[in-house]
Amino acid sequence: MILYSILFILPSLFVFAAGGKLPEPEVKIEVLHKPLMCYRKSKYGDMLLVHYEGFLESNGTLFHSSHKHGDKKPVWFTLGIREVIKGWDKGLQNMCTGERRKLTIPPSLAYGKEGKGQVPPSSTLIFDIELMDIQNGPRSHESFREMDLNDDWKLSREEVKDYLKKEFEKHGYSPNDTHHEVMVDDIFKNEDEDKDGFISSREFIYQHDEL
Ligand SMILES: *[C@@H]1O[C@H](CO)[C@@H](O)[C@H](O)[C@H]1NC(C)=O
Ligand SMILES: *[C@@H]1O[C@H](CO)[C@@H](O)[C@H](O)[C@H]1NC(C)=O
Ligand SMILES: [Ca+2]
Ligand SMILES: [Ca+2]
Repeated sequence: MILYSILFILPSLFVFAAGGKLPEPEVKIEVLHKPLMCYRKSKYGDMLLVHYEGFLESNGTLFHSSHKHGDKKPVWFTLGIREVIKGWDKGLQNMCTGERRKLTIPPSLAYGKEGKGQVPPSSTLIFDIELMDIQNGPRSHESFREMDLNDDWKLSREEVKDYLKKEFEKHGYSPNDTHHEVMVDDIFKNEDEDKDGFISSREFIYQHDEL
């Protein structure tokens, strides 16, 4: 169930109202450090490992630091699926491992009118973020290719079921055909947007919305 939720439930939580949108405010991106060698650049669907510090723009208060708070470790998240604030999804694309950026993020791309925790309502935030590592995410092109057994650039029910079985086994659960069948139904209900019976790479990688 864990894998199932990571892969398929997250995106379905983010349903965007179509049309009639005001232009969105932008994230201001400043590159503080760029490594000489750039082996790979971050893209939507990648998992990123970052160290970061977040400040309130209003008075410079540090509200969170991955260096100082919690377990003092950098954190992993998946880029482009709204796992993090919109400002991060927008501001951390095309970034090299080892690169450091300063992001200035308006409230509408952060915690909005409500605020959250130590972030007061309607706060513009400043982040100092260092990208430590990039891995293929569950929504990556590479994962898609791995699931697409017959290389036709779309996932059939059988391919998805096959993948679920393998993942269950990998994580020490015994496969259960009835259960997988139910999961596949659910997955296709959410992911197969055009209802053609296949999950296309576009449907899978999930780049619709404002990006
Ligand atoms: C900065 O602003 C926050 C939120 O308004 C407030 O809680 C905090 O006390 C302020 N810090 C300083 C040093 O003024
Ligand atoms: C298989 O899954 C179905 C549906 O989720 C469940 O009712 C059944 O008990 C499971 N069987 C086994 C052997 O775990
Ligand atoms: Ca296929
Ligand atoms: Ca489809």
